[in-house]
Amino acid sequence: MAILEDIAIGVEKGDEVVVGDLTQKAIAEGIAAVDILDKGLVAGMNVVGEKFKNNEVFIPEVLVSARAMKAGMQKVRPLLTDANVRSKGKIVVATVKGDLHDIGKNIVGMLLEGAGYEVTDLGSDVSKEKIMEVVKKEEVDIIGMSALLTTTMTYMKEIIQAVNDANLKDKVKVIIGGAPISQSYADEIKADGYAPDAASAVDLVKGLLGR
Ligand code: B1M
Repeated sequence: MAILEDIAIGVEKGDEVVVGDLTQKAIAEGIAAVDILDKGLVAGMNVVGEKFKNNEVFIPEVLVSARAMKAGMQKVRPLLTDANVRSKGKIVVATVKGDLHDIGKNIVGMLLEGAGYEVTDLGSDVSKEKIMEVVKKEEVDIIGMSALLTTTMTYMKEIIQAVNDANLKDKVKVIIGGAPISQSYADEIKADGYAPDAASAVDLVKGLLGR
C-alpha cells in the first residue's frame, strides 16, 4: 500500500508532520493499526537503524527519525491497545546510578520501540532499587543498562546481583552497553548480552527473545 511506504519514507526523512498526518489518514482509511506500525513506522525506522549501523546516517538523523516515528506511534498506540495487540516484549532501559549520559540509551530505547518492543525508559542516574521495583511489578523480559563512565559501569554488576537475589535470573535477561563496555566485561559480570551500538542492541534482543 502506497500510504504505508510513504509513512516509512517520512520516518526515514524524519518528517514529523508528514508522518503524523499520513498515519492519521491511514487510520481513517481503515488500514489495520498493526500494519501501519509494522509496514510503515517500524519499516522506516528499521532502514534508519541499518543505515546508522553502517555509518550512513548519524545521531542527529536518528533522533529526528525517532521523533517522527513517535508522532505516528502516538496515533496508533491507542488502537493497538484496543485491539489487544501484544508487543514483542517488554524492555526496561536505564542509564545506571551516578551516570547522566543518556543520548546513547535514548537511541537504543527508540530503536527498540521502533522494532516493536514495549520500552519503559527509566531515565539516567537510576538505582538498582528503582529498576527492581519496576521489574517486580511488571512482566519485564529484558533490562537494558547503559553506562558511559568507567566509574559507573561497575554498578551494572550490582544490578545483576539484585536480579539474582530476587530469583529472577531465569525470567529477566540483562543486556548492557555504552562506550566503556565490552563483551569481555559483559562476560565478567555475567550479563546476558552486550551490544556495541543501538542497531546491534535490537538484533541482540531479537536473538534473546526469539521474536
Ligand atoms: Co561526558 N564523558 N562526562 N558528558 N561525555 C564521556 C563519556 C568521556 C569519555 C569524555 C572524555 O573524557 N573523553 C568521559 C568518560 C571518561 C571515562 O569514564 N573513562 C566523560 C566524563 C569524564 C564526564 C564527566 C565526569 C565530566 C566532568 O564533569 N568532569 C561528566 C559526568 C557526569 C555524570 O554522568 N555524572 C560528564 C558529563 C557529560 C555531559 C552532561 C556534558 C554530556 C552528557 C549529556 C547527555 O548524555 N545528556 C557528556 C557527553 C555528551 C559526553 C561525550 C562527549 C559523548 C557521549 C555521547 O552521548 N555519545 C563522551 C565522549 C565520547 O563518548 N566520545 C563523554 C554519543 C552516543 C550516541 O554514544 O553513549 O556511546 P554512546 O551510545 C552508543 C553506544 O555506546 C551504544 O549505543 C549507542 C548508540 O550507538 N549504547 C548501548 C549505549 N548504551 C547502550 C545500551 C545497550 C546497548 C548499546 O544496551 C542496553
